Amino acid sequence: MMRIRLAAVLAAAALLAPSLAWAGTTLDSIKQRGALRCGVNTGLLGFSAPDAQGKWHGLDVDFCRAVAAALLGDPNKVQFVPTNTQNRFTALQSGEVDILSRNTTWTASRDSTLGAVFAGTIFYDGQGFMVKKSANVKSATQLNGATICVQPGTTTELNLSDYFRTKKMNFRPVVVNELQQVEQAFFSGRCDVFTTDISGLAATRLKAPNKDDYVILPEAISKEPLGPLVRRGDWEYFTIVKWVLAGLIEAEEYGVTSANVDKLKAESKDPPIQRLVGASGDIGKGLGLDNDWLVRALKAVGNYGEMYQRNIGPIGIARGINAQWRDGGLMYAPPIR
Ligand SMILES: N[C@@H](CCC(=O)N[C@@H](CS)C(=O)NCC(=O)O)C(=O)O
Repeated sequence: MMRIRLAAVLAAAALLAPSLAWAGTTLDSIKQRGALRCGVNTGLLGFSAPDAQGKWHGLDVDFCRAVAAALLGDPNKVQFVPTNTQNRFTALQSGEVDILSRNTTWTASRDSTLGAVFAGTIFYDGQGFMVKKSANVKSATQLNGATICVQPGTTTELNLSDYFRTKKMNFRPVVVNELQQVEQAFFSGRCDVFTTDISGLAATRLKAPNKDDYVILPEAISKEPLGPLVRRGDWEYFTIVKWVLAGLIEAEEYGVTSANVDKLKAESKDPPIQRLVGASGDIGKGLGLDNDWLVRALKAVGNYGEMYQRNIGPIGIARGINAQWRDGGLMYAPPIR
């Protein structure tokens, strides 16, 4: 009897101990502050850009709102902090932001040497090239000798030199720190080519004096899985961020939307849907939240498909590889169960 009781106590301690060990300070400081500090872009249409009233819009912005809704019960409890390509990782490391949700590519070195860890992929992208239509260039293989605008501290810069070296071509880099200034440099003809993630090219093209004067070349020269990252060590917080992303993606798979989530919570007999909306199981509690965590996120920003349609739709990028896995895309969330 004694032995059984001891075993039970030890088992309970083993269950508790890891959760204490995994708890970081980020979660507490977010709760104390009553706001999530979210590092975003300085202004990239579709992902994170402020409107004339200073209200932020975009896929990356909405993701932070979803995390705030799940964690703090209110999607508006987010402070958006603009970051550029150079200062983004320092902003996360120094604690200025709790999450970087800003068209940032998940790579091995970033995931292992920055004191940060990626929570998943919110948008699968690739690096491309944009040129003036009048240059009559049809392929990236014709870019030998070109002057190319690029931002520092990016995967873009690295892929660019890899690509030209492999193709035995030369280029002259024009390295510009701020996105607005690169765009200016490109539109004013200081460089022949602008290179970045293809989504970024599409967003920039919309800002051109005449967008039809510019074309995006057909090549994608790299993989750019863009996703949110947080500091290492705060594993409970990391787990929440990771599962909010998975939950938004899985909600689309099962047709749970901002409009029908309440009705489905009350009526659905479908086990995966019941778990998503917290009508069965204790997924939210396991995350240290309540079982409405995902309902709040979905009501605030909709499922991944709704987020995509609202934010990426207007910049004219089809779902493509960002479609659900059942539709031939790469969006495949681990199951909420
Ligand atoms: N995904 C690439 C590139 C991301 C990137 O930062 N691109 C530029 C061009 S779209 C940007 O966001 N610039 C905004 C800024 O620096 O303010 C990376 O993570 O290195």
